[in-house]
Amino acid sequence: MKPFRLIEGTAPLFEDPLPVGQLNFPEWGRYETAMRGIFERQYYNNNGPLVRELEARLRDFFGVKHALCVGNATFGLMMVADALQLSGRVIMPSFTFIASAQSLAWCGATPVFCDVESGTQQLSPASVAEALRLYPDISAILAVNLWGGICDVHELETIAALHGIPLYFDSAQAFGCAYGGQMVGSFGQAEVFSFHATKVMSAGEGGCVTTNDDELAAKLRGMRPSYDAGDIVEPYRVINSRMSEAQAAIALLNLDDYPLIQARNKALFDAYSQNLAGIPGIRLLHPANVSASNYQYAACTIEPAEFGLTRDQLLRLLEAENVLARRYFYPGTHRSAGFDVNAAADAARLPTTERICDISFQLPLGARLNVSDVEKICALIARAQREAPQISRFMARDGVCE
Ligand code: T4K
Repeated sequence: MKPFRLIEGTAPLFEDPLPVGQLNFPEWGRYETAMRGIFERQYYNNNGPLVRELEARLRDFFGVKHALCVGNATFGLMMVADALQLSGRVIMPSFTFIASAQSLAWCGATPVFCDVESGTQQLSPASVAEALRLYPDISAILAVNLWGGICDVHELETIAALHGIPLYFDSAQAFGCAYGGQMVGSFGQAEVFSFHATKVMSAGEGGCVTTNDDELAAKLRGMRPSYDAGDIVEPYRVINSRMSEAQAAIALLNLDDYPLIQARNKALFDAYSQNLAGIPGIRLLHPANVSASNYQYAACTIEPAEFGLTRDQLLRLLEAENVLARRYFYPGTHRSAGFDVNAAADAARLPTTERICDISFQLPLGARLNVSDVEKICALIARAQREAPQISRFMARDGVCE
């Protein structure tokens, strides 16, 4: 689709593109020192000293018994599903990154997609309870904590306990969040975090599984590499999902920086909150159910009838000014290749997911922005709303957007 300029004849509002996913690079001198240490020790891989230090720091950070660093969150989710020996059907939200569902496919389980709550976009306990009534062979609940917020953990725990099935969390987006003062990382049977380049806590590439369950932790250790695993625990399959020393070095530096990163994110989030507040038809999602958030995401919804433009029309306008806002989870997983066999029936059970896939989007938030940039982005959105009727006509004439 062609971008559409709102500000005619001038350069884009931002000289360089502002992507949604942004990176937190540690200061170069500290990184150089850390890499020098790796060279001096001549130890690159295989559960090295920096990985062990990182795991100890993460155990403290999360307040959890076991933290295992892995190749990325997708591997971590696959490992937990396999170690829990899931079979048959597993409940999960459709409104998530495709990796959540792919992890189930890798271990031979079938996702049963559930709806999310419209106010929070988190997994709906009512929809989970309904799925448990519909399907007798559900073996687990995979809940996903989205947008620096989290699910209704206690309600989901109650449902899982009632049915005697494990509950575990895809917390790829929830690093640093807390629920009722307790850090995310110690809920359910296990939690999985992403340390991808664009995440608030980055190892460049990487992830981590946390659990208070000794037996599960031993199985996961056995699955990760085929050596240095301590006592072998059967049954397991080896996946070789290691974290290297170089990744652990980046993660340790970013962990040191986390309070500063979180504070910067919060200032940017607050600026979005203040400046989007008066714009008809735009709503910024505040992180749900948390007593602390990483404020990594500026997740919004747009009501086209009120705003005057559709989500995709607004994204084209923003793109033309180098604001690369995105519709993140589109389409819902129940409509994505490989998971769409029951798309029509699923869609009927997932009215909120269907709706928010059409109206939700992410604005950039992270290291490349300051508060004045956020004010400029919000002013642009406000102008688009005021001039929506003309913009709509021009876009229709130019064939810019459906
Ligand atoms: N569960 C949930 C709920 C998740 O959100 C994710 C991942 C996972 C599970 C799986 O976690 P991992 O297995 O990845 O650890 C991103 C990330 O790749 C992915 O981690 C994330 N969620 C997903 C929702 O988004 P993309 O395709 O949007 O990001 P990417 O890599 O295209 O980067 C975004 C922007 O950042 C680009 O415009 C370019 C820029 N960029 C990116 C990288 C990597 C850079 O400037 N430099 C870089 O090095 O997927």
